[in-house]
Amino acid sequence: MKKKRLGRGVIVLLFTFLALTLSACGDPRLTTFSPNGTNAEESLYLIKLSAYIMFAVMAVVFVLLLYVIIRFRAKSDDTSIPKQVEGSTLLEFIWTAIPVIIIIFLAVITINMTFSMAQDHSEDPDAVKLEVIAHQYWWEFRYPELGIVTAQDLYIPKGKKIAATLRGDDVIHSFWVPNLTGKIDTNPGYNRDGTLQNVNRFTFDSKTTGIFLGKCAELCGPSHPLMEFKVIALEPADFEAWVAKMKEPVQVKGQTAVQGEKIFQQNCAACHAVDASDQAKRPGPNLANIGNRLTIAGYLPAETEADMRESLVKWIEEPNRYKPQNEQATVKTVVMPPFKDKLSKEEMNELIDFLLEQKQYDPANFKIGTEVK
Ligand code: HEC
Ligand SMILES: [Cu+2]
Repeated sequence: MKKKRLGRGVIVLLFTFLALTLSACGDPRLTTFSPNGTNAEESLYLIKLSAYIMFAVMAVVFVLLLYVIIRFRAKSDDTSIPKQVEGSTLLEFIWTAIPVIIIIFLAVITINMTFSMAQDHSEDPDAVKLEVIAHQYWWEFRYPELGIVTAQDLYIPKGKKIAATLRGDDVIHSFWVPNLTGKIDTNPGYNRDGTLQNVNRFTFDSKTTGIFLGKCAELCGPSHPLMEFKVIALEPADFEAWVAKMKEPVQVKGQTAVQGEKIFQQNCAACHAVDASDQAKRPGPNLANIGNRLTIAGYLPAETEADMRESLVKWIEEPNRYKPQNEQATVKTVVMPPFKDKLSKEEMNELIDFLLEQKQYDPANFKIGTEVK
């Protein structure tokens, strides 16, 4: 009696532990279970289809198992050896054929959908062309047909195909926006003739407007988990407005900001542009619209102006503290230097006033992960 109760207690404990740990799993902003794009819908369909088939197989197996356990259990007075069965061609045929049929069925559907996700829309005049370049530990987005370069926040029009080519600048990264599309690797490397090697292509879309969280999904160094980005899906007309606004240079107004611009030119402009039409291959992210970024450096809070200011100061003073780099030399050679001892408090404030004036387009009061009507 005592033994039994203990056993049950252990099981209850185990399940409580599992329920508690698993309930902490899963960020609602990073889930494949609420798809907003075609690719994500297809992935969820495949997940559900294979899960349902698995449950059906399990149900059949468990029913048969229970039936056999009960129907053929040994009676206490029966010591005889049961009838020995060695091989049954019919049974073996059935339990080989059924899984083969299931696997062929799943394979046909999976391969079909995988190829549909890999469709190349680079020649489609209706598709928005996008170049994704992944760096340790940030994302660069170039729109070759629109002449715009951005970083970290990726703006797209709702309902349109986004024809993307993807590559890595240093090591392999992986582009992943769970609400919109499955993962795709961004590979580095050049051919002997200097052309890019292993560039991946794929197409995705968002069926709704909203802000979706993206992640690097390939371990790429110590700051890999901080390599986040956002996709901001706007109504097509708003996207047009974004394009036009991003191309307009910002007129710096405040007196301190004008001072800050000089500091920026001296210390930062070699690596960063503040103009979204800057096509130069600079080592740092394009800082156009930085005053409206949803986060700083991909993850530091920027919800209010005070948050934004605090995050910018922290980042500019000690970038290495907020995104640790590899200690050994890697392919990546350019990292942002700390400015803690290089700029006075006053200079830092002026610099930040300048950065905060870089506001080309405000994605309004969007919240990450919410659908915006
Ligand atoms: C040697 C090149 C270099 C210099 C000089 C440099 N940066 Fe950076 N900066 C980078 C790189 C590289 C990153 C991306 C780091 C990452 O996210 O891993 C970055 C990131 C940033 C970010 C975050 C961008 C985002 O999209 O959220 C800000 C803001 C920034 N730098 C501001 C500055 C300012 C201001 C200065 C001058 C005081 C400066 N940087 C000087 C290379 C540089
Ligand atoms: Cu990465």
